[in-house]
Amino acid sequence: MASPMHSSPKYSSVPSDDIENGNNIEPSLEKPKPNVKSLLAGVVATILIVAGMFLGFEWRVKKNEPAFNPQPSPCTEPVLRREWRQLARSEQASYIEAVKCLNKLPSKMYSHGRLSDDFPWSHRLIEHYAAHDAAPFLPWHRYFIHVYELALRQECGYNGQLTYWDWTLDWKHPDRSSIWDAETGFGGNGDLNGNETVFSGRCVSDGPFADYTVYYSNNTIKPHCLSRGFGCMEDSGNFDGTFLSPRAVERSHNKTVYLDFLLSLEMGPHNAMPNGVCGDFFSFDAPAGKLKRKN
Ligand SMILES: [Cu+2]
Repeated sequence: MASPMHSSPKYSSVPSDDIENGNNIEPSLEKPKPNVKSLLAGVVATILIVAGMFLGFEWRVKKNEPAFNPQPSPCTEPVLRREWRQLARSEQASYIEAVKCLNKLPSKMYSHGRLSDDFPWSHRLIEHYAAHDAAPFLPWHRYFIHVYELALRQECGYNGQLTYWDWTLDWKHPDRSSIWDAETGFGGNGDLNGNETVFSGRCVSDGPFADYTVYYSNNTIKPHCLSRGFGCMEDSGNFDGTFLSPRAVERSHNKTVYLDFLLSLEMGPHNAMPNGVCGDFFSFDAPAGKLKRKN
């Protein structure tokens, strides 16, 4: 049985004082070289954008028009993302292949690591600024997984769309979901006979990601096997699905104020997943966990 490591069941296992103290953002990593032209262009663009926002706001106020006036989307053929179990076996296989392909390509950010590592690393870098505990939580993650979807398509020839796990189908026993099946899913819990690697996780030894490697953990370079440790937050070792139930999700959906909705979703179902899967899913390196959550 895995032992609880953190007192707070919140998706903030990483001490947040690293940035406040100004250290360890990129330990041992080469920083991208600053490009003066790009910096200047960025500064000018920022000024123009801010000025444009300000003038636009002023203009609307003078015209007595609403500051936000959403128009019907002109999008006529939106991409349809389906739940994992709605995909045909061939579609599942091509998705898995593309995900594994990212693990073979070089990083676009650094001269070390793989392309698949750029995603957890980016997620880790932005965590305190916008991605969590902040208003952009939902749009930021929407864009983030859109970029991931593009990488699958453009770098690895994937022709399908992102897929997701509908937790509400398995909330009573999320650890027993077919999503973890070695043949039809993403492989299961870490090997309980193996050694702990990261965050009470152990190497996943079955399924398509048994040989998958993860380059980072938390804030450091720590190459290791993809690891999971179901139920590490619970004394009982259970993977608690209370916050994944249809009722819990409905409670979030029923919020009428955006901030209430956001916090309810983030602190409820969203946090329940890393706290249940543990291992590589536990920290802000969660995108290395290989299964997109239903944000
Ligand atoms: Cu996130």
